[in-house]
Amino acid sequence: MEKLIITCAISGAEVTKEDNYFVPYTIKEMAVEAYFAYIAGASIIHLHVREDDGTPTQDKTRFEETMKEIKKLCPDVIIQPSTGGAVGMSNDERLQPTELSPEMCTLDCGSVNFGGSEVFINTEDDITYFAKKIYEKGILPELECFGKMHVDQVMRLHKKGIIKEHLHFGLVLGVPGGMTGTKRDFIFLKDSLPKNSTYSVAGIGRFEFPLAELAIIHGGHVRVGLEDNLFIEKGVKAKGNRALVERVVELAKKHNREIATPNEARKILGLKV
Ligand code: KMH
Ligand code: ZN
Repeated sequence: MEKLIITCAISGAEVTKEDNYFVPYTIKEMAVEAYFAYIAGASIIHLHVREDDGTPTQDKTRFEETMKEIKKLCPDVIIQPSTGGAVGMSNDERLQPTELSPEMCTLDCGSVNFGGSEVFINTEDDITYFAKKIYEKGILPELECFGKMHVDQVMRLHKKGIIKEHLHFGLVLGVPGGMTGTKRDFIFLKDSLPKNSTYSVAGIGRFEFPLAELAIIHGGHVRVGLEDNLFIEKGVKAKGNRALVERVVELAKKHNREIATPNEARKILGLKV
């Protein structure tokens, strides 16, 4: 089986230090969390940035400075900035990190309720606009899908030539308002993906580790991190992203799946080494 790519979503835009003290805000905290995730086995860092007080921002300069600090500590890691940002941001605001031409970024492939009154909006026109900007810069998008209808949306846009190969999906399961993270839903979703595509699974909250284990068993890849889950076990907060990545490495060992280095991840994803 292909080696396992571990992505670590170190911060996100929604969780706070009140939720878990180790959620990074400052550039230094981001770099340190990325480094510990990397030495534990993560080859991709999924990156949101914040102001020092924790306010989410998509500011290009903030991304540039944060990426520079991360690269100082882990020069070969793949950095995957978010173009999702935070609910309510404009498209051009969200797209700012693409101007830095990172190797990867996210491309959110449909709208989803985000609990309460929040809707994360990604219309077909939005996705088309994002895709054009992303491919223009030669960036590989991770196609974030919160349910089966988003996979269908990707395939319609792929048929029109708007979304291009290599298709690397990010299956985000367990968002309140999205598809659940049960085994049944995971199997259905991964079996719906086209041949020659790759996928990484992000289970939100309690779905994080059960889905990680299923992805390991079924040849998929895994995303973990404080953006998605704050706990190392029921009622016990994780002491940083490193602990979450280490748990995935343990699960991979249990199933004899080797961990990909960043360059091995690049080969799997068709990125330049
Ligand atoms: N923070 C969410 C609104 C992504 O990174 O592309 C969007 C998100 C998805 O986290
Ligand atoms: Zn994100």
